Amino acid sequence: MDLSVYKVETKATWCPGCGDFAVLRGIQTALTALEINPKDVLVVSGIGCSSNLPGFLKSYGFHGLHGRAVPVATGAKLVNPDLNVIVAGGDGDGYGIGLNHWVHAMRRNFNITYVVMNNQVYGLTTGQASPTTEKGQRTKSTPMGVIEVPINPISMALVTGATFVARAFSGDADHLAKMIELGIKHKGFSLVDVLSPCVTYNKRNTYQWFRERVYRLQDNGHNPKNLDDAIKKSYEWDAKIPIGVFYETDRPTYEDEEPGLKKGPVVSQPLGINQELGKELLKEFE
Ligand SMILES: Cc1ncc(C[n+]2csc(CCOP(=O)(O)OP(=O)(O)O)c2C)c(N)n1
Ligand code: SF4
Repeated sequence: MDLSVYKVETKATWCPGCGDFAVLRGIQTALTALEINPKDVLVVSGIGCSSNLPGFLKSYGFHGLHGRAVPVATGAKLVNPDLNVIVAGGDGDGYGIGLNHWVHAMRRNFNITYVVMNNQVYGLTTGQASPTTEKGQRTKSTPMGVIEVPINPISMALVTGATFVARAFSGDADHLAKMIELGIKHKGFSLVDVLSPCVTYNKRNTYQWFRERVYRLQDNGHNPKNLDDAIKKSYEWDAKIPIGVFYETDRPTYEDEEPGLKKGPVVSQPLGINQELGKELLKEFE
């Protein structure tokens, strides 16, 4: 399958050099490598520069409310489990306003892929501190420096029950596409946290800053089946920053266990109550 099947005429409106271009390309590359037809893909987003992504990709898309992409995606997946559902958004959208939804989706293990363009600021609203901005960093909303410690999305995903946890970097495009491909292939909730520099508002966590620090976990013999090792690695930050698959495991998905889906996807089940179901329900009152 050729990459062009996922291209639209609309030009991405991101600033030249924004890390999100590589993520868009990575999603297109992963979907074509997996030979997935655009009609079988839904990309859901919230609000933010990164959340504009569904508009730049030829597939079904849903650009929803700030922080509410994950519940929309899980709803879509529940009624149509055959759909490949990807959530695309930013750290502010997902790890800030949408954090609660993200946590519950991980423990429930919906078979969706969450690609977070983590630029460690709120880009669209011109550079306020986000939940992943580093302590001490001066931003528009923290002119004296951030006084809070940032959240660690990789550790959070690991302890909350995500069954596939990976990190990628927009400056390593092939590896990024591979991480997204593995995430989509994985059955269960997959998080791909992408270090995706905001060239306009984050002058600290730049491409150069990451290039001096990132290394590939899999080149260092990391075993992604070992949760303890994954948690240990998730705390590595600053001097050395690991990218790659931290952890992958097998656990039944929410869709696998949902009684309402035993007879197949809701979208292909008959509407209303038929005679058979009616009788079944009445039996409860006998
Ligand atoms: C409920 C609500 N709160 C705040 C906003 C304003 N807002 C829009 S985008 C955004 C930040 C997006 O940041 P992030 O998710 O990190 O994405 P980025 O723009 O960096 O890609 C904010 C605060 C909003 N639209 N709705
Ligand atoms: S403001 Fe930052 S995140 Fe938004 S498009 Fe520009 S570089 Fe990208």
